[in-house]
Amino acid sequence: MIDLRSDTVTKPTQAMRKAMARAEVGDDVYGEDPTVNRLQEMVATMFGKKAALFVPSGTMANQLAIRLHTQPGQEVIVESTAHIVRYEQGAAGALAGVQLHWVAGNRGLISPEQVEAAIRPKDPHTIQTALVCLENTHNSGGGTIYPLATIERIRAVTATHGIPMHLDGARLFNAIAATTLPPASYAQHFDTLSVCLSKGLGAPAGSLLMMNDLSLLDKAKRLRRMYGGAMRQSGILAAAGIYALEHHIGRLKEDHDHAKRLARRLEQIPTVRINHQDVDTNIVIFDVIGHRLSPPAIVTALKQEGVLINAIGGTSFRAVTHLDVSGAMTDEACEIFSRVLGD
Ligand code: TLP
Repeated sequence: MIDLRSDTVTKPTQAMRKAMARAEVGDDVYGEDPTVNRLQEMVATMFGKKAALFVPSGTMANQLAIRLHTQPGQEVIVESTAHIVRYEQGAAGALAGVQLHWVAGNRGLISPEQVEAAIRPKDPHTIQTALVCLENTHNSGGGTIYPLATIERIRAVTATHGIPMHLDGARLFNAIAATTLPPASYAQHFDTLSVCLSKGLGAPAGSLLMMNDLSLLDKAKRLRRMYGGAMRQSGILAAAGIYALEHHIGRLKEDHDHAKRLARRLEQIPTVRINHQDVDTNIVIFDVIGHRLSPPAIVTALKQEGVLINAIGGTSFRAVTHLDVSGAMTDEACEIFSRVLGD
């Protein structure tokens, strides 16, 4: 089976499992897990931030950030198809008591002008804007990379209003691999940012929430505990993360090449709507229009032929390349797409 549903489906390699088995561990709630501490220091240094906190998931990292920067009854500006809006079960409202102010983006990206227009005036009637969240790469936008210049201009807008910024960097390593920009060049513009080890990097679990302000770190540790994310001998997981950072960043470009190859092939199928130039990284989002099968039936037909993808609403589908998809598997997936969707 060629599993293109997500880059979260990867399984730890033998070498990663060996690193996990060898990990020195301790109780991380006491701050005594040497492998977790090493991972946190490694990631903070890589992104030029003072601190990084290991958390179980990307969702928890985002939700801690929202809670850290806001008070109940305030508002967070976010793109309308962001993971925070679409896939976090309403956590910003349920856990932080904030309202999300959606701004419709172009392939997931919003402009400095849109951010400026969305910031609420400071009058006594109006809800107050507490935070702006961006997502890089943008999942629902199709793995879109935020141009650094756009981020800089958004930061200039929020700075004049004294509003902090958080980056959902679940796939920031894909943006870094594609652009070859230093990690800190993105990180410097955000008060907090998250990165995930369990997406393209192929670790089984874990994300890091980074910040410069050490009072935020203290608060984040308490909130992590409140949200049930304080783990004990989590060095076993951190070891997988360290291994992934040391061995799996360089290869992300292969995933991007495979995604581009899939997109070029899909572009040739008459029922498929996609522009291969819109594929920046490892996510391929496309529409199937006028096919005799319904979206769920298309997913089933592809599965019967050996390819798994996700239907993501309406006529849209998502295919994601990753560590466990080779060039040969990409070619085979192309054949299967042509056969089933061209039918
Ligand atoms: N995304 C998953 C699903 O939840 C949709 C996927 O298969 O792509 N931010 C972004 C941009 C993400 O894409 C994801 C996961 C997360 C945060 C959350 O990460 P986890 O699953 O670790 O909570």
